[in-house]
Amino acid sequence: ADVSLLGIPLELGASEAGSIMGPAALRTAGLPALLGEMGYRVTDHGDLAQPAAVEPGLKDADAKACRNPGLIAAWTRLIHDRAYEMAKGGGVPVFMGGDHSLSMGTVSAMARHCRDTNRELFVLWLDAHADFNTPATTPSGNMHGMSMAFACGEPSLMPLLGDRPFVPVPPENVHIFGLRSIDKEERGAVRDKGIQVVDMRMIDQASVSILLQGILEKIEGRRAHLHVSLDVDFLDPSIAPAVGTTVPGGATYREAHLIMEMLHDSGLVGSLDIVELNPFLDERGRSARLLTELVTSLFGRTIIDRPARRIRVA
Ligand code: DIR
Ligand code: MN
Ligand code: MN
Ligand code: MN
Repeated sequence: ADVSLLGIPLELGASEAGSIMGPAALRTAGLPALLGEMGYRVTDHGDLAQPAAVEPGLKDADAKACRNPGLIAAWTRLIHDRAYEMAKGGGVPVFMGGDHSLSMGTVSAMARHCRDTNRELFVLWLDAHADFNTPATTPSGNMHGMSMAFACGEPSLMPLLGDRPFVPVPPENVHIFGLRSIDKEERGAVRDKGIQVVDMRMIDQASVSILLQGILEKIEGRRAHLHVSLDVDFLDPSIAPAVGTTVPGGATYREAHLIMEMLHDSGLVGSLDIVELNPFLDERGRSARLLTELVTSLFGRTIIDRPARRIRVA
């Protein structure tokens, strides 16, 4: 099996600088080497180069509400083009960010690839946040808080993709998992669009195992591609401090590994984003190392071989 790595050193979508160093930290923590040792054929495509110039993007009023809209437009097109080529090349693309605005490029590319190959795209958004703001609702202006709205076809954000064909993700195929911070107007949009949400309260009461299994059972047996977008702030800040937008009460170490293990057993994962890692805020590399370990779990590392077993849900 093949894994294609791409570094996306982007931090213009976030308020705090540092996630530009994310891809380097993941390489330093050994991600390419570990996947290679597990028997995967790993191609590291290096880091995307910074776009040369601002590109015309949003309408004036929308652009005024956002930070760096012209550069985010240039990045989105660059990322989309590259991610689309990687998907066509076969294997599993792993996008090493970079802030979460990069997912505008990766998810739109996977949606386009799925249309080409007659597959349904599902998105698992592991995040403390919904990232469903728009230029009209954003309290911060940070475009990493808008990437899910873009992927679902928010009209005001469409100019970001330029002349590339845009294929929206159906909101009912989007599963936000781990939610515990949402802005007022964002909450209304998530509800109105019919986005599927598992918040931390549900995880406390029903366990990640039962809740994730429900999602996977919905997808299984279809011609599907599951794109996983892992925001570092999904994890509890005590185990992953290296993110600019920590929110207390996140996933534990074991919850996070179990999710990765179950995703591996499902055989459904077609692509992965690792986003918002800010090594400048890390403690001796522990967040980068944890993310690297989680990715190896997603690719099938186990303590001991065992047949994949499912717990029955009533
Ligand atoms: C907030 C924070 N909802 C915003 N979003 C973050 O700025 O739109 N997403 N941090 O990861
Ligand atoms: Mn494919
Ligand atoms: Mn996010
Ligand atoms: Mn987040």
